[in-house]
Amino acid sequence: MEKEGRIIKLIGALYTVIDDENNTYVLKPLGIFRYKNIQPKVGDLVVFNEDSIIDMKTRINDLYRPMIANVDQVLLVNSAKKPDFSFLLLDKFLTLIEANDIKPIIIITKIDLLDDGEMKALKAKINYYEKFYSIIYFSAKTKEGVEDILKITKNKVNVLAGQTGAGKSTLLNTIDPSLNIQTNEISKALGRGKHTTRHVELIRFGEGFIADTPGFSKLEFIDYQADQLRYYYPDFFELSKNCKFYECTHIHEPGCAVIDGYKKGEILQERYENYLFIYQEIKSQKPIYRRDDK
Ligand SMILES: Nc1nc2c(ncn2[C@@H]2O[C@H](COP(=O)(O)OP(=O)(O)OP(=O)(O)O)[C@@H](O)[C@H]2O)c(=O)[nH]1
Ligand SMILES: [Mg+2]
Ligand SMILES: [Zn+2]
Repeated sequence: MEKEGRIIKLIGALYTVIDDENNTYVLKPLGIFRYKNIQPKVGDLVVFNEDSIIDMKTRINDLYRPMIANVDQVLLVNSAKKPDFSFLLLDKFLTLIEANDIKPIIIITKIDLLDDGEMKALKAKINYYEKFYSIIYFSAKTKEGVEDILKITKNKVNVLAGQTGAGKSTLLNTIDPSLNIQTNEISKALGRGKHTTRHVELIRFGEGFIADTPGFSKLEFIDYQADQLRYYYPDFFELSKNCKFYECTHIHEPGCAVIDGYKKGEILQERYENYLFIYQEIKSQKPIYRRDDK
């Protein structure tokens, strides 16, 4: 018997694989994988028999953190309050997702905590991103955004990302209460640390899959160099065609159309300033070498 399925969980050396009919199997990889130095991971599409994974399909992409392959899109969760909304964090996450060649969906959670004036002010700025990304406003209290999230995640492999406490696990529980994922409130009651979500697992979510990920408060830019940062700002592309220098980094060059655009207000002020900030941050960062994260 040979079947095809997707890896949804990895614990120790045991893989859980799910097939099209939602049957799950706990399997080991064949020795051949070690020999070839390939480590199947969550998200991989595999061929398996009664007790082993025997082959693996080529990945469309491959994330290092979280350790997951074949991701269609990342739901980037940002709280409107508690913790306060941060454009810097939003832009950092967006560039990391872009650098991994994955489509980001921006989700603004906890909108029930904003009054009308605050909501209007936030939307006025967030609207800037609408040209390039889908944006969904969500509240676990009022259930606003539930339908939009179900629609956008359908038939896709989705990954949740966003700082700790942003409300990722709460979002999943709100949409599918049977998931019953542990959230921050519960972990505080148990006296656990700050991070609530620990291991990576794909779960059935509507018609698709979703992975809740451990929130990370500090982002590491191990995936790209500072002078690549400009490729992960889609709003710079059109303008940059008019930069005087072909290899313009949009930092200090004369005749830079992006700096011009920023000065004229065509680029959201925070967005360009975050670009400078992230650029400097990567430049000053000591090199970090990749380890196999197990
Ligand atoms: N008012 C309000 N509170 C929310 C909402 N969503 C989440 N919260 C609260 O925010 C806190 C953090 O939520 P979690 O879902 O645990 O956050 P998380 O992103 O999963 O955090 P990590 O697992 O640590 O990464 C909890 O106290 C939730 O009750 C919301 O829409 N409105
Ligand atoms: Mg969580
Ligand atoms: Zn330029």
